[in-house]
Amino acid sequence: MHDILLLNGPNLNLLGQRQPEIYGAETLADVERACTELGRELGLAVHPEQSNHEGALVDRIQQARGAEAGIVLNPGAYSHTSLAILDALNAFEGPVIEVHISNIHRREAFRHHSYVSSRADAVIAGAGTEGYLLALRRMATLLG
Ligand code: DHK
Repeated sequence: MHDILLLNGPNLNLLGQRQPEIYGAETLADVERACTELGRELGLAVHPEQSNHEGALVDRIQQARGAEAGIVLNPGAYSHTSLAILDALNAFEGPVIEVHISNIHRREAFRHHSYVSSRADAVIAGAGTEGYLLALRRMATLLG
């Protein structure tokens, strides 16, 4: 079993309530449960975490060093602003997969650029919450 950090950033705790026409009807608990179950089938022990705070996300990414084999991350709005999260990911040795529930390229121009993408081994956007499951499948392939 590979340990995988599933990290969600700001406002993703409101999944299912927040703009469901963009982010869907599933709650974060639903997503985390589905990821944990699929992870088990794929040989991945998924550790879900969410924070609204940039520094807490940086701390958790640092804790993953030497402890978790890969990171699946939806940085939320910090995708578009956070050099600190990019730097933390650059200090992590394993694969990183970036997930956006919505297709950020079909939305406002300020969402088109993600700092995290320059570090990500794969980027999934616009697949809805299924994107997290696709990310885990790719993670399993990358980790062999
Ligand atoms: C989630 C957010 O909270 C936004 O700030 C991003 C991303 C898009 C998503 O699609 O999952 O711009």
